[in-house]
Amino acid sequence: MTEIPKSHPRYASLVARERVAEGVRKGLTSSQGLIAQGRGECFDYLLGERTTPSAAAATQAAAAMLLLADRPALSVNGNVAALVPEEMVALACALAAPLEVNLFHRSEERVKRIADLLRDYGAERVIGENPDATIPGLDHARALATRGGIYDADVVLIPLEDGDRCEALVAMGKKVIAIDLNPLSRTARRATVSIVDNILRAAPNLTAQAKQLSSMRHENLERIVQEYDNESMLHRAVQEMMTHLQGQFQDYHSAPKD
Ligand code: PTJ
Repeated sequence: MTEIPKSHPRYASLVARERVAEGVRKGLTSSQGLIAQGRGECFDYLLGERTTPSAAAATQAAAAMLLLADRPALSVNGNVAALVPEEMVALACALAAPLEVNLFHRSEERVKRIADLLRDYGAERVIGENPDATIPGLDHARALATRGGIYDADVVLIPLEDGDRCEALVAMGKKVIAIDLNPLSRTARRATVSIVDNILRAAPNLTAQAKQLSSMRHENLERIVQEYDNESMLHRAVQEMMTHLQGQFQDYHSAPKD
């Protein structure tokens, strides 16, 4: 990987880019994953590369929902495997949930590489290599799912997902939690809870929230979930982007010109 000096003003973003590029080189991430990362970076820039108050609220609701779930499942694709493999294993461990490798551009070789990587990080239950069910309403490879994992889950976490699969999972009656930097995406609008944040921040934050809320009484967790409104949270996310941009624009205009 290219050595990035810590002093670089765009350090975190450049390291993420390197991780995805390395993921492609190692056969974990699809080449299309580079484009997805670029799109995400653009929205992160608009957000100010921080966890906004609306993202923190969505993360809390997501943690409560996952803790209340009877059968939670966490989906992992090639970008997630490149960016946060260790953090996804920690989240799965905190929730006692399986990790299911579920790819948009599926190849059996890539599924195995990702599953092995998660196991190397200590994951106890990694599935997806032998799918035995299909999600209704999706065309072939994208529909593949596993019983005991995403197929039977009541709550599914889908980071960096496409809109069709999100919609199909919701149509199956599941509660769906998305991590997606684009608050306008179909995924973000169709999910039950959308965390508009970079997965680099969202995955560890979600684990921390799950640990913090794990001793909370069920009725209090239920209240957090009931009070959460995804549509208004997405409005807030867009508002937070606009406020950040206005601040940037004002700074630019008030800076002394040469
Ligand atoms: O590994 P595969 O075959 O399953 O493919 C995975 C990708 C990500 C290539 C595939 O699902 C895809 O094409 O996704 P999209 O539709 O390009 O991107 C999904 C969403 O993730 C977009 O709205 C991006 O803005 C968002 N996104 C990208 N990077 C990040 C992100 N959201 C959070 N954190 C990121 N780092």
